[in-house]
Amino acid sequence: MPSLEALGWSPFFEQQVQRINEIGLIPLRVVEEQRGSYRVLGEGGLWYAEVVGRLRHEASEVAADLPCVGDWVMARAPRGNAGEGTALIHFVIARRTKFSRKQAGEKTAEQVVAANIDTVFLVQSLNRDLNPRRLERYLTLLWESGAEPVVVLSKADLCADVESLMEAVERAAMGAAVHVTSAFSPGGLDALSPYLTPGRTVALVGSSGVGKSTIVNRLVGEDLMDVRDIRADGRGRHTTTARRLVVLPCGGMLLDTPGMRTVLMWGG
Ligand SMILES: Nc1nc2c(ncn2[C@@H]2O[C@H](COP(=O)(O)OP(=O)(O)O)[C@@H](O)[C@H]2O)c(=O)[nH]1
Ligand SMILES: [Mg+2]
Repeated sequence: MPSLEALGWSPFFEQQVQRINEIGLIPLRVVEEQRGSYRVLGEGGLWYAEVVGRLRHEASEVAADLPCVGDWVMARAPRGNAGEGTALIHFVIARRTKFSRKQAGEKTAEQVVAANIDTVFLVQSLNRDLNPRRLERYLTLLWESGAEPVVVLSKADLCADVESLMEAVERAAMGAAVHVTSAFSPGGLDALSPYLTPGRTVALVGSSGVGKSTIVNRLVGEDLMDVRDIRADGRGRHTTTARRLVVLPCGGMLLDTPGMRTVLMWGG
């Protein structure tokens, strides 16, 4: 089982916990969220989790107060073996960084899509129209989250002239690091390793079809995420999966979520 630090626990969260005076609650990280049902991971193991009535009631006013993937929560773990029973989430520990979007419906309420992300990989495919203006706009939005944006240019194996594209991209990147990658070439993802050290959390954003899930699968070493062929009309098919934070063999954590794309749409 990973240590809390390996899951991203830090003094920022520790300080808040000292003010929570409830016996028997332990810190756990939300690694999966699907329509109000959660999976939480901690030193004791992995459990399904639910939000206690009081928190659910409080969050009925402000949806952003409900836990989301990446959150640290204080929860009561079930007795017995890890994996058995359901943990109860009592508190959401304040977020260090967050990605928000407008909630569906008429209200323009904030919905937090992911929390406590250290780095965000803005994935753009080298074989499709790379638009530096759009990249610049996305980066501006991403800086607001508190996470460090990094531009990941994917599918280098399909691009004949990386050099000239790089120039335009680096000009638009406003100081953010830019990496050229290929999931299909040996060592093609090596540039990403420095961001994926134990305790660090990285989220992938970018249009459907740019290769986000393929990156996760390559780094995990197995086909965890659904990879879909791009449709004839050039648009990637949407695969609706739960928002899921994956712990990589190298120690870092990676979040690939369909919802992250709408984060970019909010300001745009
Ligand atoms: N040639 C090439 N194809 C890739 C690469 N990465 C992903 N793909 C392909 O691009 C398509 C979309 O990939 P996927 O990971 O589902 O994209 P996502 O929608 O961003 O998660 C799939 O057919 C992948 O096999 C790459 O580095 N090189
Ligand atoms: Mg995908």
